[in-house]
Amino acid sequence: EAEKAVVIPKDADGIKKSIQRQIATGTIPAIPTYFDNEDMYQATAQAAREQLVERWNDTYEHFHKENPKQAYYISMEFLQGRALTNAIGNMKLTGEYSDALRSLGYSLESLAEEEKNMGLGNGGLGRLAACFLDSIATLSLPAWGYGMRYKYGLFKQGIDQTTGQQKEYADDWLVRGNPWEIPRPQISYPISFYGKIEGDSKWVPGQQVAAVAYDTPIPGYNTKNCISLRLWDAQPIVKDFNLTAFNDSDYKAAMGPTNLAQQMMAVLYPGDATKEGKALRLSQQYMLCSASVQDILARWKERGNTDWEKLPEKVCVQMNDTHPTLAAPELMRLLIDEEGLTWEKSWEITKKTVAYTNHTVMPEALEKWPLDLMEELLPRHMQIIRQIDQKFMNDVKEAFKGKKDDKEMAAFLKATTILENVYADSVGGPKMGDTMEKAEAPPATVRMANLCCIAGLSINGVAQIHSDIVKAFTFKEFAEIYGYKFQNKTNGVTPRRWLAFCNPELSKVITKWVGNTDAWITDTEVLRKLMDNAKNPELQKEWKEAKLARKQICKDYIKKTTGIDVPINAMFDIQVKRIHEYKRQLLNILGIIYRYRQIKAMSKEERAKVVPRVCVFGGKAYATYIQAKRIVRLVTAVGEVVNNDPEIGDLMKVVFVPDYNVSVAETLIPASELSQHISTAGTEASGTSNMKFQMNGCLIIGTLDGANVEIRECVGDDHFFLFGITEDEVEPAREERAAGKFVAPKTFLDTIEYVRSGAFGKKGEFEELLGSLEGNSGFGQGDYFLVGKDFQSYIECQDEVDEAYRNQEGWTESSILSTATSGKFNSDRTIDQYAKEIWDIKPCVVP
Ligand code: DL6
Repeated sequence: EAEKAVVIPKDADGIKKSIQRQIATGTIPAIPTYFDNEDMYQATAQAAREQLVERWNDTYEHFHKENPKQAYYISMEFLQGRALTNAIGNMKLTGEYSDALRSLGYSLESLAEEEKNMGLGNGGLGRLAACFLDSIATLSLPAWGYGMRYKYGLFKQGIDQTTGQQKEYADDWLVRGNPWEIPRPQISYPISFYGKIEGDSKWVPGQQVAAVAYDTPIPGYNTKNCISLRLWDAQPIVKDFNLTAFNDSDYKAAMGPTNLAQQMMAVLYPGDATKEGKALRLSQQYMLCSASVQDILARWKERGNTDWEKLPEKVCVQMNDTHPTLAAPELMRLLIDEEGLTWEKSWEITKKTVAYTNHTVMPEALEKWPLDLMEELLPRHMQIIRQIDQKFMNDVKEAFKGKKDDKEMAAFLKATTILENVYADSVGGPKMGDTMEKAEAPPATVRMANLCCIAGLSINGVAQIHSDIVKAFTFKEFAEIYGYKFQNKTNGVTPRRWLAFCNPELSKVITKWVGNTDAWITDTEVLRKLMDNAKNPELQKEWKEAKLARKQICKDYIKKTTGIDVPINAMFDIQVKRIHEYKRQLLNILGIIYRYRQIKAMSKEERAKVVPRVCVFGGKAYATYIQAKRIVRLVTAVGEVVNNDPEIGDLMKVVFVPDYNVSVAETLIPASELSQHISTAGTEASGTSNMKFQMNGCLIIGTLDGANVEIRECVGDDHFFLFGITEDEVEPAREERAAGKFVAPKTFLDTIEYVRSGAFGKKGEFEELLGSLEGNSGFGQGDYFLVGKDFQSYIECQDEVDEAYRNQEGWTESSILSTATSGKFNSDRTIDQYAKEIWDIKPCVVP
């Protein structure tokens, strides 16, 4: 009621006063003699936050009253980026904020730049989670996100000026506070670790921290609904502070629990090469799951629900990949140990409550935890997991009795059991209590994906081809048992952030040409109306002007961050994503080297016909992924040579944009004319930047992989530059190599030799990198990702790109058609499918 008494302003004058009030009343810690742009940004954000809190409170109350079935998206990563432009854009207050700030002598655009990126994610999986929250709110669905409030996120990437190599720095995104979060110290749950089991199942923990909630309000577009991203922070439990030890100067003992809590929250994906690293990562995952599930059950009770058997009618938990797998055994534990339900009943409930999304088929990303570590850290959960595994195997044996012989059954159970290398491989399959001889035993592990498949009510991939691969290969045995669980949910991206807000120039043109309506911001099928005018010179002119405006912004950004002056009339060719061998940035840079040499060999007349290109790379290499870091270095080394070669001049520039993150993407993507999505077929689950590029009228050069397949279907073969072998040709190609039968094209071998000759960087600097493209077999060598196999097809396709770009009318038509046909890749569509086909939830609109 008190909040209702405050009138939250919605007009420019009121917003201006609200901003002034934040400063005058000390909401922001500004010092009168030192007031900078950052302070002004903080004050503006606080004003916007008031509006968000009002919506958040109304939404919470409404959900409480209606008690609908609610979904919870649990994810170790949320790559939110900046919030200001997005929040006021979704609340349709951009104009009002802009006017208010202007009247105070500031510009909204420049203040927005003051905001630090909330980079609590690594790549596509985390950014997808952020797009999903935007869509959930926009569709007024009762659903929330749960994540972790890492102090330093992933890391900030720099490029060392002398060595040209990636350097990692702590990302201090919280250093001046976070105006978007609402701390909720009253919402705190104990999280237990270690200890022992007494009697049959009583867990006496050895260590505890408190998980404390911080809410980030996520407003929807065209709705009052505002949902929550609830992030957990670990804090020591006060009773664990040993005051006596402290006063005896034993600070190590006294501060132990505090240090543990701080370690847990330091970074996302701490290195896990050591046992300590693994324990830390697993503790983070468990804390996320335990705090979230405790909170979900508390809310379920708060809304007056009492019948546990009906929990699945009110709650659905989506596990974003395997990182939150422990949500399943944690739900079991809470139902059995805290609520007194039987094991069987708890299992029935759990199976109807949790669902699993797979985001990768890379074997190294399918998480397995050492069994002894799990046993030590989470003894009660291991007990429950063993019981789940035992029951699962008995059920399988029963279901396939008479259908599989003993040998088949043993192989089948070996593939599907949660506990790997635990049971003896006896005929008839493993039996509980069987153990392998210690001496010869490979390490026993807990396979989280198998647990997800067994516990999950559904198992989904993130693009059609990926879902097919998951079903046919990755989890083929599970598909035999639970065919009905398998689904596809092709990813999507929010058209608010990724078109309307990041590309206002193009948005204006779109709105005009789809019939003077901005309906496309939610209903992206409206974009199809652009098709009628794709050849219209008037639209083409406006379209090109919008692109040019964005290219200028991008050019300025590149100059500011790298010092490189790029020509505005060149084709902007961009590959931005995490650096990974399977994504094949190496193919791109080798193609660039080939092109560079071609141009150098040309006569003056021939050079005059070359399509100038600005080749931009961006992306982080995981700190311990050495081969990926070498790829970054090769790019910077090529840039050093090419960008300073007077013979090349403006015909080609090679740029590595440091610290790729959400806002950098918002600058690069609208400016891009060609973008590269060139992974080895069958390796990229979906990709989502391909969708953002398409929405922004960028043409794609790509393989038949991930969502490229569906993008090409939508835009049409003539407007997509396809190259490379297909997914079913990959294994034969690897076998061909292994048998020594593959003959690499001369273009490829010459390019490799050129690098080897010391043309870039120091001689010998790239030996290990080039070595990965050679040899006949093995993972990480023997050209596992088939760069050599696809090279010729790739460079020929690049010639087609040049040819197409020479015809600017044709190119612009393709660009318009890209945007026009991107409607399917709206995350509102994806979320609508999750809501209807997995979560079974319906909109709950705040009146
Ligand atoms: O589904 C979102 C995104 C996909 O678009 C990418 O293709 C995929 O690589 C990415 N997966 C991850 C893997 N993380 N784990 N585990 O980020 O997911």
